[in-house]
This record gives sequence, C-alpha cells and structure tokens, in this order.
Amino acid sequence: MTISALEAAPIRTDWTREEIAALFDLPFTELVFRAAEVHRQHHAADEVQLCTLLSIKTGGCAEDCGYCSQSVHADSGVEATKLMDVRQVLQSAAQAKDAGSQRFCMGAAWRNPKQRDMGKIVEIVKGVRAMGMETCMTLGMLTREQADQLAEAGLDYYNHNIDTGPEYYERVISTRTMDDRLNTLGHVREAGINVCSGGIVGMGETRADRVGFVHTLATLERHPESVPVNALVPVKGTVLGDMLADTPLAKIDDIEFVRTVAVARICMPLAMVRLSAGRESMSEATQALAFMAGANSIFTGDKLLTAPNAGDDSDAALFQRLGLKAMQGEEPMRAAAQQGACRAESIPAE
Ligand code: SAM
Ligand code: DTB
Ligand code: SF4
Repeated sequence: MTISALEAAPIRTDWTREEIAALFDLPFTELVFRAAEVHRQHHAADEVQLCTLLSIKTGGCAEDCGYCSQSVHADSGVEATKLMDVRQVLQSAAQAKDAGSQRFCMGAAWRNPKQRDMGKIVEIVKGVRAMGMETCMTLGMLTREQADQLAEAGLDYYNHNIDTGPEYYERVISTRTMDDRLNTLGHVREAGINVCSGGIVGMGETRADRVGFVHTLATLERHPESVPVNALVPVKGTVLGDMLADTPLAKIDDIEFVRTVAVARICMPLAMVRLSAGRESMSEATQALAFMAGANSIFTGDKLLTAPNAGDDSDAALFQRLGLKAMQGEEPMRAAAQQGACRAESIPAE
C-alpha cells in the first residue's frame, strides 16, 4: 500500500486544549475516520513497526510512580537485579533481530543513571547498533552531559514518558515533577537524540486529563518521533493496581482508549504512535480499532519489562487476520528531519 496522495494538513504545535477536547468529543466513527485519514497521509497504513523491549536493570527503583511494579514503594514481589552484562544484552538483541524486530528498547528501573553506569550503557548502545538495529533506552532522568554521552554512542531514541496530563501527574508520582520530565526531554532533544514520549491511560484520570496529556506532547516545540500509548497494566501491590481492583468501574473502556490513540494521531501526524503496555488483555477487535485509528507500532515478544505481553505467535496470527505487515523502511519524521523539512514545518507561523 502507498501513502495517500491527499494533501496533508500542516504539522501544528499550537493546538489548544479546546481543540483537542473537541476532537475527543467527536462521534466515535467520525473521530476514527479523521485519524485514519491523517494516518494515510503520512504512513503506509498496513505497516506496523515491531520493537522489542528488554529490562536491563529491574526493580528497586527509588521513585514512587503509582502504576509501577518496580518501585521500592510497591509491594509487587518484583525482585531487584543489577545492571545486566553487556554480553547478555547483546545476545537478547541478536534474538530480537532474528525475530524481525526493527528496534531494540532497553529499560532500567532508575530515577536516573549514575555516572559509574554510563560506561556499560555506552558499550551496550554501540554493540546493539553494530548489529544493525535501532537503539532506544529508557533510564530515567538525564543531565545534558549524559544525553550528550548517549548521543555520541549513537543512541537513536530516548524514551521518557510524561505519563499523564499535568493536573493528574502529582496524584500518580510525588518523587519528581512534570517539569523534571520535560527538562530531560529538552536535554534529549538538544543532544540530537530522537524523542519517545507518551503515557498511560486508565489510571483513573478524567477525559480532561487525557486532553492535557495529548496537549502537553502536541505543543512541544517539536513533536516526539514516537508516542507510546500504554493502557495501565494493573499490578497487585502498586497504588493504582490496588485502586483499580477495589473500584473496577474506574477501568478505562476500550472505546475511550481508542479515542486517545485517534486524537494523538491527529495532533501528531508524523509520530509513530505505539500501542504499548496492556495489549495482552486487549481484544483483537480493540487492537484492530487502534490500528485503524492510527497506531502503527507495537512491542513484540511475550514480556514487556516485568509484565506479560501478547507474544509473537498471537501477534503473527493477528497481523495475518488484519492484513498487516512489519514495517521495514524509515520513519516519516526522521526522513523529513534529514531533508531539513520537519523543523520548519513544526514551528507555528507568527
Ligand atoms: N525508569 C524509567 C522511567 O520511568 O522513565 C524507565 C522505565 S519505566 C517502567 C517506562 C514507562 O513504562 C513508564 O514511564 C510508564 O509510562 C510505563 N509503565 C510502567 N509501568 C506500567 C504499567 N503497570 N502499566 C502501563 N505502563 C507502565
Ligand atoms: C513505554 O511507554 N512502555 C514500555 C516502554 N515505554 C519502556 C514499558 C511498559 C511497561 C509495562 C509494565 C511492565 O512491564 O512492568
Ligand atoms: Fe522507577 Fe520508572 Fe518505575 Fe517510576 S516508572 S518507579 S521511575 S522504573
């Protein structure tokens, strides 16, 4: 399938909350139709990017993110490990490559990387890149110097989620602020690394919070190249997992989840919108709607960081049923940036 010849709307970073709220309020079929149009203007709609995730340092994290099984503040039973050996990480990367993955994403349960860890991290980035895979790391908050070190090592992407809208943020995390997160995203951008930033829906937030979440990302000076949209995986022993177990009505419904994907697609047309955590418990029909609404990237394999994932066999079956195929080519935002078009386009007219 080719990318639509329809004239694309300009890329905007001046979205207002009212405009974004109005998109959420559209009749569902109209919203999905509009998102599908935007999707087709910039992406091949039958191609989905495959990414593999590996936890290179699990558990024992000092932050108190209310959703996370890896926080020391949670009673989730996840055991803390040390940073993995470089060789072990490279073995996993080789397996992911053999399984058809385009990108290898590595996560560490840290508030921020310590300087003594950076040597190993740099070696890992160089090793995975040498295998011909794209690299992504998520290590917590970074200083500008650390971002420069990662850029020099050749890191392609850095994932750092804003997680939710600014007003709901402090109900979920108290050990760092939304501004801390935005500062790290600024360091990553300035260092020249591609930005991956998204969040979680289904944490008991309101639709207004979801509007604030998309608004924060869509009004960054330049949109993130990747926007992961996670559905909360409720883990027993975490604040939010336990809250949802006690108040099942707080669980987000599938239609509202797909609406969030569609609005993200419309507001950030060039971004890769990743259907991330939560797919394991999502019906095939909901996932199909999310792909229709512009999601075009997934995590493959049977494990995320600590939570289960859909698994390669069920994904292969789903792709077959939906007529989807693994993306091979370059992402549109990176291609545009290389041609010098993206930055100019994304700055609103005075
Ligand atoms: N420690 C680093 C950080 O927080 O940036 C990296 C790892 S952290 C686990 C990466 C992201 O995974 C979080 O920002 C959050 O959006 C997502 N996540 C964590 N636990 C989740 C859960 N139970 N359900 C859905 N998403 C989750
Ligand atoms: C993102 O937004 N989702 C991924 C990745 N970035 C690092 C992580 C999902 C974690 C799900 C819960 C777990 O596995 O513990
Ligand atoms: Fe730590 Fe990241 Fe989990 Fe927060 S989301 S507790 S920073 S591992």
